[in-house]
Amino acid sequence: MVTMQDLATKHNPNWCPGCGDHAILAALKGAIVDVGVEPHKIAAVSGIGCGSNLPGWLNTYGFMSLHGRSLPVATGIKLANKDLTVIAVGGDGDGFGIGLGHFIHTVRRNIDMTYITQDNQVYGLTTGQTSPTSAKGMKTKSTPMGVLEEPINPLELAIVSGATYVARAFAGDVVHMRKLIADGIRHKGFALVDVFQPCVSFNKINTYDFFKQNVYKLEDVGHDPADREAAMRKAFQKDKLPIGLFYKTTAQTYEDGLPQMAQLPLVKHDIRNVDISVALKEFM
Ligand SMILES: Cc1ncc(C[n+]2csc(CCOP(=O)(O)OP(=O)(O)O)c2C)c(N)n1
Ligand SMILES: [Mg+2]
Repeated sequence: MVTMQDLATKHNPNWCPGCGDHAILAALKGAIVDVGVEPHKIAAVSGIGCGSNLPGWLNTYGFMSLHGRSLPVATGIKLANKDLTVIAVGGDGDGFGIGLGHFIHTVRRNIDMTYITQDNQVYGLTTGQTSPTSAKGMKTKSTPMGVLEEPINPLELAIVSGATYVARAFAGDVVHMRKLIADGIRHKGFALVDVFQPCVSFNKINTYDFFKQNVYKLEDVGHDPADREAAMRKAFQKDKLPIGLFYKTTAQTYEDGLPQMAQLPLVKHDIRNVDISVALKEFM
């Protein structure tokens, strides 16, 4: 049995007091306990940003990659060892700015992993510039007269790109988030859990109070997560902000389409007696 203590490291997170990332870490640990995956069978991968420091405080395998590169690294890990439970995390800048191309391609490949986005609508680590999910008109350090562009909506993008599990959580409701992450880990395929994660230092607009006044749970209004069009309509909603499971379906994962991994993960193949002379002759 896995406990919360098993997942703790010797060090405490250095996120600001009140940062939504504390809640995300707690929900993720709780989800791992609920699913019962042993720590040595998990790889947590991140990019760069405040939220991306998370693997440092989770006692599993961890890899902090480059800004925007969590998903290709996570993909490589999953393809090398498909027996691992792979969890990618990162901020809105990381995933939907510099890493946006990777996001769409990882979604459409349906690699079996869970991607938790710490969506605080700003670049937190670099002290509060606008991010791709900042609302139009929002004034930040880098947009003193207000953001001119429409924001990216990660849920819409995920659904049209072919995602098989699309959810949104709020860092002010850890129990709800924990269930969405646990179900994302159980889901076979790519699972997105986009989390409204208030940045208490640099975003004075999307605060805990703002979200408390604007979010509602999809399960309270009878939403059917099997209905892709209904999921899209809910993702489009702007006057109020739905949280919960938007969409879920089943589809073949990328790795299950690879015959060379059908019997054993690549890392477990015995390559000591492989004769590569044929390939060398053909390609060299
Ligand atoms: C290639 C590259 N470009 C820019 C940066 C600088 N940088 C570090 S973190 C970051 C943005 C962080 O914002 P986000 O991903 O939303 O994470 P948060 O800090 O808000 O959790 C930027 C632009 C970098 N480290 N590497
Ligand atoms: Mg951010």
